[in-house]
Parts: sequence; C-alpha cells; structure tokens
Amino acid sequence: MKQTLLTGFGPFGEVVNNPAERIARHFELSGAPGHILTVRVFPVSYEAVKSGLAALLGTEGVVQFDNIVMLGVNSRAAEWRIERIGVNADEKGKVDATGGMAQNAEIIPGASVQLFSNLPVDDIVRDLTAAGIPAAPSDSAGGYLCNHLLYRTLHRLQGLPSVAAGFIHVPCDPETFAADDKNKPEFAPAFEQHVRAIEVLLEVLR
Ligand code: PCA
Repeated sequence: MKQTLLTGFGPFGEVVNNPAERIARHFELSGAPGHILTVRVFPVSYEAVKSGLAALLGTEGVVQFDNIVMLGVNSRAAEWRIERIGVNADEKGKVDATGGMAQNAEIIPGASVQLFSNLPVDDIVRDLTAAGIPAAPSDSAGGYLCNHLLYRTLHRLQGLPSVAAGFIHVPCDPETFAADDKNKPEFAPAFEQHVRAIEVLLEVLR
C-alpha cells in the first residue's frame, strides 16, 4: 500500500465551488485501491498553504508519504493538465481568497528558479487519454496559489526522490461557477469524469 497525500483547494474569486475540493472529499470517503489516503483541502491563502504544508510535511527530514498529488482548478483548461514545473515566483499584486498578498516576488528567496515534478507525467497522460479523458502535460502552473503550493512542496522534497509529487490542474465542472455567472466556460465535464480521471491517476501511482 502506498501512503498518498491528496490535496484540493477551496473557493476563490468566481470559483464558488472548487471541483478540486469536491474531488479530494470524494476520495476521502471512497478511498482508493492500493493507497492509504491522507486528504487535505487548503484555503486559497498564501499563509494557510505555508503553515498547512509545514504541518503536513514538517520543515526538514524524511516525509511519510510515497505520493503527493495536488489538485486545483483551471477554469480555462479544456483538459486535465499534468504540471511538470513549479516556478519560484508569485504573480505580483495578486490577492488571495482571504485578502492576503504574496510576501515576495520569489516564493522562497534565493531558491532555484524552477523545480520539476517527479510524477510519471507521460504515463499519466497516456492512461488518461486511453480512458477517454483529455489530458496534456503542462509547463506552467500559473502564478497563483496552485504554483505556490507546487513550488513549496517540490522545494521541501528536494533530496527526497522517493516521494513522487506533482500537481494536476483540472477543468471546471457544472457546479464550479454560480448559475448566473456570465463567464462560465463551455468545457465543464460532469463531476463523474473528474472522479474517473483521479482514479486513473491513482492507478498509475499504485
Ligand atoms: N486554482 C488556483 C488556485 C486554487 C485553484 O484551485 C490556481 O490555479 O492557482
């Protein structure tokens, strides 16, 4: 059995009901074959991500997890994006869901400009595609909390190559936006497809 940390994010901006949160909660209840799951949902907050991650992983030494799978929504995505890279930069002036702002342009001052996920990205994309789920590798997790969490996690895991860690940006689903939101994206697959996608992914990581 693999010790697997699965994370999601709460609401932010026009995302009133984040599918990443609901996916994480779904697996918290259902579990997943071959995995002992630990599930956490982070508020979309720089401070909460920093302190929550430190509480989960500690600040040094070994980490108890074999896999760390982090989820967030990218409502403009028309596929499941398996992120390859975390960059050491927050988008300037971007306010989080609690009114907090990134403290520095660099997430961890003086650390590497970018760090690479060691998830088997190509295998995941292949198996998702084979399951009829549109998927692609991505080289940019953006400049907001998703990249922030990915970079902080990869930085913490430096020197611990046995922990497979990475981030998946999922598209929105019909619940993501308020019913009267004029900017609702067209590509909004049913929640069941999100569940199936993460089942396939967790199967690769067994
Ligand atoms: N998506 C945002 C933050 C939380 C989420 O689900 C992002 O892409 O950074």
